Amino acid sequence: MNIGILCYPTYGGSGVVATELGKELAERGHKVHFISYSIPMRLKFSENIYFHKVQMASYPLFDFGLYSIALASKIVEVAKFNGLDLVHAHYAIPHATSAYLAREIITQEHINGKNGNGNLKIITTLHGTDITLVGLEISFLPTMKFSIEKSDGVTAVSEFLKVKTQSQYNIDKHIEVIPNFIDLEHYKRIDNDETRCLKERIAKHGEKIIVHTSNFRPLKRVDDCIRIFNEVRKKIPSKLLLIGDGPERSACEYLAKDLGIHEDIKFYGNLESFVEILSIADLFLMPSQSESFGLSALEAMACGVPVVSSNAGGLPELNLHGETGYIAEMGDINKMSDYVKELLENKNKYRIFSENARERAVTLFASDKIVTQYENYYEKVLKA
Ligand code: GMT
Repeated sequence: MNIGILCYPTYGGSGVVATELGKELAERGHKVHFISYSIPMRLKFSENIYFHKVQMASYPLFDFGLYSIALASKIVEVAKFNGLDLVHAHYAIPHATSAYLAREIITQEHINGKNGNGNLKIITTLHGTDITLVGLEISFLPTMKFSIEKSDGVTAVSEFLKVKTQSQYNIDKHIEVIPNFIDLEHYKRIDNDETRCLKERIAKHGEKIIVHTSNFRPLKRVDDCIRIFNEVRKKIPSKLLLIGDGPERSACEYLAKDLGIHEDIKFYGNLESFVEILSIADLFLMPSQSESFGLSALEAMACGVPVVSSNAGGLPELNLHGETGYIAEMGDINKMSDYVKELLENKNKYRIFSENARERAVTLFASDKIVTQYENYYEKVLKA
């Protein structure tokens, strides 16, 4: 197949999923054309992978960038020159809308006899805040509903997101649930001199290591991680490692200072790969207010790290309470810190949870299985 992938190129779950999917599809022999405003963070070039940069025209009249239009024009160009069979839009805003516009243009050109694929299909994958937060803004809602309804196929990364989309947008269209996936060869616990050395440097006295990674947006509630850690370290010598960056980072650094625990917290900022850190982690925290799937929790689970999370959105579909970790009501810092302490103090239970976490990643979220689900779904949409 000739596949166009639209995604955000920056750190963030939807861009990561889109890039990893494209890489896997290319390895399976499909031609994959990434279309975005810059090269996706995790994209490595190989045979069958192409990148097309969306060029933005500027003009004094345009107070705001017209990315959606520039993207639509680029899709038309890429589709025509490369014979795309389908365009896969990751994160509905504005990708699904630009794809719709491009398909209309290409279909019209085809009718007018200017060749082109008169049957270009659009598949939109809903990731989370495109539905639960931003998409609900009055300035986006009608366009989002329209673009989702006009897609030839729609997938959601969790059952929660599927139901939420159908109810909030009053859509009765079929939505296929295809969960996120993980490369189990890359995400696995590494036990070598390097990681042992790292552990010794970070936890000199054998302290427990708690990890959180996110884009530090308010809905990630990174301050809850700090408050949970504050309770845990009163009883268990431990360190908190925070990976990522975003609008709440400064406030979190101030909070750590105010609580007098900043010496035990490391703010790493954005790291491209942190399997080494997950390999020395004892526990992963995800106290989010909203989370359609929780890809970074899956990355931790694949490394055998149990998760203590909130009950937001699709998290209970990923993290099984009492098996791969624990789940508490969003904002319940006491309960979450009790769960962390319980796990870190009970060696036997910890070992079972750690094995369950890896096992769940292997059985349900292996990239092989999920990429095949996408391939089958593409074929179904192309045949319809
Ligand atoms: O919130 C983020 O981390 C970014 C956001 C995105 O779309 O870039 O993530 C969403 O998509 C991820 C990949 O499907 C999911 O794992 C995240 O749960 C989801 N975030 C939210 O729902 C808040």
